[in-house]
Amino acid sequence: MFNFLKKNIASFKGSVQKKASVFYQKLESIFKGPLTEDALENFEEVLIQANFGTKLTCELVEIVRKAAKEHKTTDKESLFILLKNYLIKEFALYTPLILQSKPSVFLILGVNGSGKTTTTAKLASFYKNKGLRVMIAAADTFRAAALEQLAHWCTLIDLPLITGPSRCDPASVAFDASSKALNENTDLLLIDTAGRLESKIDLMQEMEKIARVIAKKIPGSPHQTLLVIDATLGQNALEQAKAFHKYCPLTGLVVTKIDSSSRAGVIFSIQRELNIPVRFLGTGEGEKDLIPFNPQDFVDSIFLY
Ligand SMILES: Nc1nc2c(ncn2[C@@H]2O[C@H](COP(=O)(O)OP(=O)(O)O)[C@@H](O)[C@H]2O)c(=O)[nH]1
Ligand SMILES: [Mg+2]
Repeated sequence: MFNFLKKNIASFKGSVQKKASVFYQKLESIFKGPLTEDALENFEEVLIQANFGTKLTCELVEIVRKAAKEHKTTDKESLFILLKNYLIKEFALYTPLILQSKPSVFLILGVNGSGKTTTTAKLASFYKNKGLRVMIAAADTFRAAALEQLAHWCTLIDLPLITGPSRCDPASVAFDASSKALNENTDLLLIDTAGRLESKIDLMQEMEKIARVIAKKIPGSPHQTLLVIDATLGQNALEQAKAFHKYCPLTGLVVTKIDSSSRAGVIFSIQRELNIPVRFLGTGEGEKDLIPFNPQDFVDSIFLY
């Protein structure tokens, strides 16, 4: 499904390609024969497995059914164009992410293991390469390993890291970092936070507090509240996004591990149910494995190969 990676990453190989072709191969085998009820059922199943969500899946199946009924469009290429034109409309309100404030502050949120720290590092590298002065704050003060992980990235990317004593209030780290960002002519402050489960109210309140103290120091911040979600979780990712959004209004999502998932149909479900834009896709564990989300590339990728 994720063939657009082919266009973007020269080193697109191995498991990614396998996953990509699995989804496409399924579509191909469905659409190469006559569009029988069985074929339509298979199409429905493939879409559900890829997490397009029940409603959108039904709509897409209906498009194909109608085309088949009218005997107008039954060849694969024409059907794919019909489906693509339908899917791109899901992103009709999409606008690109532009940094308008200085400093801009991104708050990086999510559950444990979703890829927050890695994404923070990738974002830092991405914006540094655009010529911005970037600073990272380690507001995951619970685990020593978390700080080490971020310190390692900062050495690699050659960026300053702001942190506090172990187990200190993460909001105090965020506050200090905001002061430093203001004083040191920083363009972008990225705040990495500890993983939290949406069911733990105290941790969700801690997250609210972080957002509140940054806003005190830098009015209007955080400018981006990004939830990092793991694409391999499928529909659970949607539930997470809903819960986080209640406590800290999200401005965008980063969907990670798209390289090891055939379930990125969840992006459409999120778009529909929450209308929160996907801003970046994580495509691997390396510094450069981050792609700014582009609706057209994404939709094209699904039906490309
Ligand atoms: N394949 C793949 N692995 C990723 C991606 N993003 C993060 N990871 C891996 O997922 C694991 C957890 O990432 P980490 O950033 O520590 O998650 P955190 O707990 O949310 O901070 C690490 O092994 C990362 O290398 C991605 O886009 N693709
Ligand atoms: Mg982390």
